[in-house]
Amino acid sequence: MSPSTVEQGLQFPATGFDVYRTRQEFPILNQFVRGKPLIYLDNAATTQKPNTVLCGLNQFYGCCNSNIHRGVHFLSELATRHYEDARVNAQTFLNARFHREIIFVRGATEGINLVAYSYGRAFLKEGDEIIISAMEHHANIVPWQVVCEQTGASLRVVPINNDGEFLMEEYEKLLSDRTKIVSVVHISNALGTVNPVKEIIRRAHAVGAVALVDGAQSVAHVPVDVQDLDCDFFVFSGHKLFGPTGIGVLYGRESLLERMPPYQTGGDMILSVTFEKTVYNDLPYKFEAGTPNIGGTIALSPALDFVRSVDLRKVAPYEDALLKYATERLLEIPGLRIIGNAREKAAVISFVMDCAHPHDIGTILDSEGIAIRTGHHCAQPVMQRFGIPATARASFALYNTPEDVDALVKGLWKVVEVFG
Ligand code: C6P
Repeated sequence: MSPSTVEQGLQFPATGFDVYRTRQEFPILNQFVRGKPLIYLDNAATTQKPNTVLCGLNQFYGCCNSNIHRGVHFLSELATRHYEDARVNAQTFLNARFHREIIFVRGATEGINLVAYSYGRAFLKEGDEIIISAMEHHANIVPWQVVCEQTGASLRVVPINNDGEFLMEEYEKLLSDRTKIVSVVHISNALGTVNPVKEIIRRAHAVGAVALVDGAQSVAHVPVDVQDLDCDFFVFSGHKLFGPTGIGVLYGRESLLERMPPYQTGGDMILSVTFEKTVYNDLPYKFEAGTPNIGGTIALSPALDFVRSVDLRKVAPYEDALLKYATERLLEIPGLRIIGNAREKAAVISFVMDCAHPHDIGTILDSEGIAIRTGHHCAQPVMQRFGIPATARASFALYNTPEDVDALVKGLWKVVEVFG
């Protein structure tokens, strides 16, 4: 049997953040799965949606569904206004200088691909170097590999230490006047490491490189200010920020976006087309070819409003306490090892157990109504770095409670009972 929290004498500190009130905004969390109350700990894969986002989607399709930028009729004008309001909202959210620096994309993956193929193919040549880190998601590896094959540039990788931390001194050694692009993850999805991106960007700029930050895992946990970071590109996915799937944001510095060729071509990204010549549209439309995810974009706005209303600065101490509590409690389990112990860490815990493969851990937990992710988390080089095929990963959001952690620990004791 699992010893209870009280028996262990662990206290969960008061942080002033009302998690139980916040949970009420998320109807999905009130359901039972496999006959047990749902404990959702797969937030790094995707987050759940508050009522305002569900209403936003419903209202768009129920009241103002129409194509944008094209129609002269009422609904089209309404949809266009809401769509462009979402852009201004995203600009405010990231503190970008101009709304035309906000490009709507499908998600972080498409944002990185856009930069790799548009900027990379236009400006990289043989002998140039792109620097990434050893803790990147495949979305921040593969596009650069393809661009290297196409341009003759080469990829350099900053190693990480045994705690899963970015090695700044190794990065410094790799930087040179050959470095043209530095692309790093803000928070690692596989390890939880929070990278010192501001300093990484400063050093990239010192050698004349541009810097991209993969913010897929950071936007729901830390406030992001692209002007303060001074990044050239920043990407995130709406669905990891309590918004819909299929919509994300690429922030790009205006002076760079102006110089970059279109990524995709077709309707809406042009000013004029003849068979002899096409004139591209202005920013941001130059990068938004075809009918976009209008409903998803409009429903991203209430997600941004939600995050603003809870104030991530106030949520941070709570998530830190949850991470500390979960780490201490998980380490009670015999044979459990946490992969990723960075000093700066977000509420993501990757772990392995001596007695069971991660997939078996996931299956037992699922039978208890607990959702975690198992596998390589689209970060195979991280698994190779630690000499393991996979991990089990519990990733927390601002609606997770200490009771969720207790349920996870209880489920892990069941894994020990079955496989130990
Ligand atoms: N990580 C996870 O379970 P998309 O799929 O485009 O929304 O996000 C891609 C992506 C890029 N960078 C990082 C750091 C990520 O974590 C992800 C998505 C999910 O960890 C799905 S593999």
